[in-house]
Formats: sequence, structure tokens, C-alpha cells
Amino acid sequence: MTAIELVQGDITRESVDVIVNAANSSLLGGGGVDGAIHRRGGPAILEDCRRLRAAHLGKGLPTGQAVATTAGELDARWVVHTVGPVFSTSEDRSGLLASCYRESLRVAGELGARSVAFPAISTGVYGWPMDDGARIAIETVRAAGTTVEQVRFVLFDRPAYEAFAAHLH
Ligand code: AR6
Repeated sequence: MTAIELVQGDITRESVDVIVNAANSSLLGGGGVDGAIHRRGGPAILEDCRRLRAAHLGKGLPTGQAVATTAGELDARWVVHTVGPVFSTSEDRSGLLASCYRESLRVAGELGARSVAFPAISTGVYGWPMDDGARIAIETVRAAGTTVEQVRFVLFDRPAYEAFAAHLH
């Protein structure tokens, strides 16, 4: 069974096999977690992303899917980039948010990763309410049936940590 842990902090400081990036479809960088990962990981990550765009991801990475690159100078073996849905009040996109967690774990498992660190996907720039984002994250990882042994949610601030803690226990 996969062990789930919560920590409060900066995901770019984690030592794990895979750090998951809350990216956008372009894979060419952005703010939030994405900006922090590219800043600390260095240019090798962006070079890999550009290679993927030039190869089979010409139109970008669709929402809900995941793809791996080098982790550059991060203390990890790979970064798995996934694209969360933008929150909408008129359309239920929770299936796409769940897919981000499931697909990231699938890609990580295929690589042979045993430990994965996730941010709270879509809960920043993409506007997903933290409590609901936390519920989907934890339910999906619990149900995923992955070979990954350890999943660590790295929450940036106290309210995010507490939202995840409320759904874990
Ligand atoms: N470590 C851990 N969590 C963080 C960090 C960090 N260093 N920085 C921010 N967070 P966001 P999204 C939290 O906006 O909502 C980018 O521009 C943050 O407080 O990074 O999926 C991409 O390129 C929030 O709870 O991702 C896309 O365009 C959570 O991480 C877009 O933002 C996610 O916030 C994706 O938006």
C-alpha cells in the first residue's frame, strides 16, 4: 500500500525520485510551482520540455495528462509535468484533476520511481478551492493502485496543509 505523507514547505527542496510539476500545456514554464521548479532545477528541464514539444507533443500536453523530464539540479531523478484544469463553476472538471494525480503516478511507476512529491495541483493560479483540491488529491492517490511506495504532498502554507490533513485523517 502507498504511504501518504504531508509536509509544509517548498517542493523544490524535496529529496524524492519524482517531483511533480503543476505545469501548463505549453510546458515552457510559468509562475507558482512551475516557475520555482525551473528556477531551481536549471535549464536542463526546459531543454527536455522543448524536445518533447518538438517531438510528440507539438500541440502541448493536454489537461489531465503527465510526462517526465530530467530533474536537472533538483534532488530528484525526474520531474513529472502534469497540467491541471482551470477551476470552473459552470463545468465539473474534477475528473481531469483526478487524472493529473493518476497519470503522474502511472508515469512515475513506469519509470520505477518509489517516492513522489506532489504540489496541490490547480489550487494556485488555476483557482481550484483548496479543500476540494485536497479531497480529490487524497482520494485519487488512495485509489490509484500504484507501485509507488511513498507519496508526499508538499503544501506551501498552513491552510493548505490543514486542508490536506482534514482529508487524510
Ligand atoms: N512548493 C510547493 N507548493 C507551491 C510552491 C512551491 N515552491 N509554489 C506555489 N505552491 P500553482 P496551478 C502552491 O499556481 O494552480 C503556473 O504558471 C500554491 O500555493 O503553482 O496548477 C503554470 O505554468 C498552490 O497551492 O499551480 C500554470 O500556468 C499550488 O502550489 C499555472 O500556474 C499550485 O499553484 C498552473 O496553476
